[in-house]
Amino acid sequence: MRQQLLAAARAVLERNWTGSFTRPGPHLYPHQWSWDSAFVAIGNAPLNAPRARIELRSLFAGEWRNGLLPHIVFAPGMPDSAYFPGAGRWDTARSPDAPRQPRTSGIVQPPVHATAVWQVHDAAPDPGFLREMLEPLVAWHDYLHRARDLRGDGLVAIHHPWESGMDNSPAWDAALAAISIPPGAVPRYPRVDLAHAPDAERPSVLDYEQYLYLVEEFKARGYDEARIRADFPFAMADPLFNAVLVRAERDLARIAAALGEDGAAFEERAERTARAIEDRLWDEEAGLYAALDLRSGRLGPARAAAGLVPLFAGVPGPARAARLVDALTGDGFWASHPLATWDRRDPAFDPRRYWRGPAWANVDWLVAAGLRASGHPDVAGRLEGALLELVSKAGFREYFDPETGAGYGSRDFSWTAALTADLLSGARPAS
Ligand code: 2M8
Repeated sequence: MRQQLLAAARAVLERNWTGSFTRPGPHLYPHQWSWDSAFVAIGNAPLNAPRARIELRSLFAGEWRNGLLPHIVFAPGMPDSAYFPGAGRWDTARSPDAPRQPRTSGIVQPPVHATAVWQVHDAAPDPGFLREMLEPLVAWHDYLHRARDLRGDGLVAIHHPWESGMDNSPAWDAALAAISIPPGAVPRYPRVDLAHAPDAERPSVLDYEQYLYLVEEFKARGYDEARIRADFPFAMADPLFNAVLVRAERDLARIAAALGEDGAAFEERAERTARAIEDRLWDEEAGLYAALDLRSGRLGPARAAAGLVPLFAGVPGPARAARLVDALTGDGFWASHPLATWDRRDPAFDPRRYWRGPAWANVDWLVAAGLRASGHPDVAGRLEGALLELVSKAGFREYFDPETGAGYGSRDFSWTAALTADLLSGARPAS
């Protein structure tokens, strides 16, 4: 069974391979996405390391001069109508930092990349590749600390729900509701996504209106770091994004050390961000981390599975880790199939609508790796086993109903296949 599942996962990665990157899904997502590529590289590391290196190189070809690593690198030659918003709508030529080619979006996604680079090296050592990636990775992390650490305490902000990777999570509802959209501020647009997935499985009309309004706000500021820092209407410190950064800084320190360079500065930054997660994002009553609204100063509802991800970076001590284990094994997240991405007991939970409740393989994978690293290998093993069972029944779907196990969204989804392959090949992120 395991061999068959591994062969099927490899076949999905093969079908979505374009020659220079792996599409997240065959129809819905025709371009290169940032954290998707990092997960795919992790899955490919033991299977096809040369391909994993090409994937990461292709993504970093879109890096901006100021170190911003864009969330989408648009596939050359693909018509703008293939995905919305395409390169034309982003109009990143407004920034002197954006590359002219390849064309890109102007926002970021969770920084899983140093971890992916380290894992590719770990599976198939190649100091030349590490050397090549060091500078672009340092520039990327420097950008996050310089442009996104709004209070100078080590926590970095996202300025768009798409930057979280968990687009329509209820975690963003209150902050988005506080933004008023002036009439006519959002030029008309097509919902290309609805040609490929049912309405009930995708973000709502209002969500898209808000997403596209924020894109206009970036453009109005010319994608300028200082102007965005000063008054961007949406600024959230998300536990998943920050925890992934902590882990990435530590992996960057490992990369530096392997090249005979001093990585102490990266370790220090990791410590600072980890401390800020502990001090600012922990909700003692819920026993879970939550997102902090940096504009209002309010800690949001501790109801997201993203609040479990600090385990991935070894952020919590044993007492908090034990509370996270209680939270994740309880009714809120672990239904018939793990893990609901939003607490099932909360009225905002929707088992079908994208990031408002369904189970996603990358969240399960991050949490399982975190459980292993924090001394809970049994729970990690159960979680990984449950994910493999889900995928073997429902296929490599984009996301899953945590109650019925039904698969939703794109079929043949790359990161579901890649992370399944990672679990089956027995490779584990070095903690
Ligand atoms: C989803 O996001 C894009 C926008 O970036 C979309 O809805 O069109 C999210 O699930 C995100 O996490 C993911 O990286 C992307 C591609 O798989 O799709």
